[in-house]
Amino acid sequence: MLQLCNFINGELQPPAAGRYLPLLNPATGQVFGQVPNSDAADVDRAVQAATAAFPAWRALPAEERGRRLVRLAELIDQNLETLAQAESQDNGKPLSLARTLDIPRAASNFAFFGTAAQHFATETHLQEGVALNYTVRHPVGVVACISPWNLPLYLFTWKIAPALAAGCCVVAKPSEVTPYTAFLLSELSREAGLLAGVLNIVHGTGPGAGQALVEHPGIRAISFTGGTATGAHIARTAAPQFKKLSLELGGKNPNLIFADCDLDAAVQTSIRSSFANQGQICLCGSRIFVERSVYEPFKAAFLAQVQALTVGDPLEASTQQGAIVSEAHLNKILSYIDLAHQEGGRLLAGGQRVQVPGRCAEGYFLQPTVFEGLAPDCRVNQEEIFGPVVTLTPFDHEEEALTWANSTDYGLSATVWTRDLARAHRVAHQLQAGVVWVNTWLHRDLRTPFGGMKNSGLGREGGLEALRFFTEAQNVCVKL
Ligand code: TXE
Repeated sequence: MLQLCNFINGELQPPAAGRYLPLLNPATGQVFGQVPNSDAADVDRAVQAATAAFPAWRALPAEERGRRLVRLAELIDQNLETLAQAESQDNGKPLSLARTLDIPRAASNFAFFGTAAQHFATETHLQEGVALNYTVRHPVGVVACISPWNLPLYLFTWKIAPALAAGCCVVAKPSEVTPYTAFLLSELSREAGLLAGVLNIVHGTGPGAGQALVEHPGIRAISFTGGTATGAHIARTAAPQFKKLSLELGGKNPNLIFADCDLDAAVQTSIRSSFANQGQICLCGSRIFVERSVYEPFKAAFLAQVQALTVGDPLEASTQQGAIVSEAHLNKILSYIDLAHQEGGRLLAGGQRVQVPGRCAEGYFLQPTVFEGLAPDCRVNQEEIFGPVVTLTPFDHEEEALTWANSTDYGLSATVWTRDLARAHRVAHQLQAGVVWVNTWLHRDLRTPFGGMKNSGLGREGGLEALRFFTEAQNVCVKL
């Protein structure tokens, strides 16, 4: 039985109180290990280690810090297969997806920020003949990075890499549902030459280790990705201590299909934007609005491709849809499918659990599901389901599509399909979404600002935005 450890002060350590949580493979329903159920004592040890390591880490030239992060990227690449297998086993996602998306992106995160820190410059403000002001950006200190279960190593490293590059020391907590690859990262970070205490990884639940981390007075900034309710709770906890906050929360993203678009491309990409990672990506487009004149052709082509998606054992090369992350989450998604029926939706595809024969007989599989006939303001179209469930809705004109697209409390991402250049820009600028894709989806450039409007979050990650977040600006004014 696999037993994970915390990683504190450069050493793998069991939790102080000796308590553990089971680790479950959602594709088989079987327990395959245990993860520390850490408490405030473990968190405190980690914060102390990070605090002790901070002066030496921040004093290293950015180039030196970057070299180690780039080395860590190389080690992730070298261990790609082991990490991909662990990610698939822990999360239920197709192994092919972990190999091509999750793990390569984790390596890119370190490679990108390892070099980005060397390009990070600050401003000067010259008052001719009077004074010279220049800005210094100091690392904020010890920071917390808290990540969710859907893209485990990808999102974990997306926070840790810029924090370390900026000169901060980190106490990180991966989701208790999918901690395996974070554990494997512990060893790799040591091999990459990170000094002891620079990166600490504490495992445990949100209310346990997570809450202790957010409350700890030694933590100066918190970078969090997860549910909106959790984000609100963290903000309430952190505010009285004036901690910097970066919150990447939920989404209910619109996908607007205009009649003048390349319909084949729109259908093909909409399959991915609806169902990639079983729909468990905060950027998935779960509300598909289609201009009425192409509604029927879009629907027919879309449904044909949905029916052809293979749900099955994540280890099979032919599998496109793996398992849902947990039984609890599967039940939540099923409750939304029930709700969609109650709210008058017409089921066009899916809607049922899938029994995968063989070793996956006890796994949590669900058919990709499509509804139509639901009002834009019903709960199914307003609340984040975070699973393979999408709705189709026809619209008559641009204004209507925009009103519906912007009608939720969320504002993370949106996709627009059109060949009309003016419309693409016009619609993009009116969408209340932090990220807008035109004729593409999940096309990422790590230099761009990433994050949401409204209840989708606070602040932006990525590129210089992330380096600014993990640093504190100081103005120095010199009289001339
Ligand atoms: O997220 P949580 P969950 C959405 C999605 C999903 C819902 C709940 O709708 O159904 O959120 O998922 C830690 N102090 N997203 O329960 O609880 C927790 O341990 C400090 C959207 O997994 O927000 C984990 O490490 N930390 C999303 C992380 O927060 C706390 C991705 C996320 O857990 C804490 C995942 C606390 N009080 C879910 N409580 C996205 N936007 O990508 C929990 N945590």
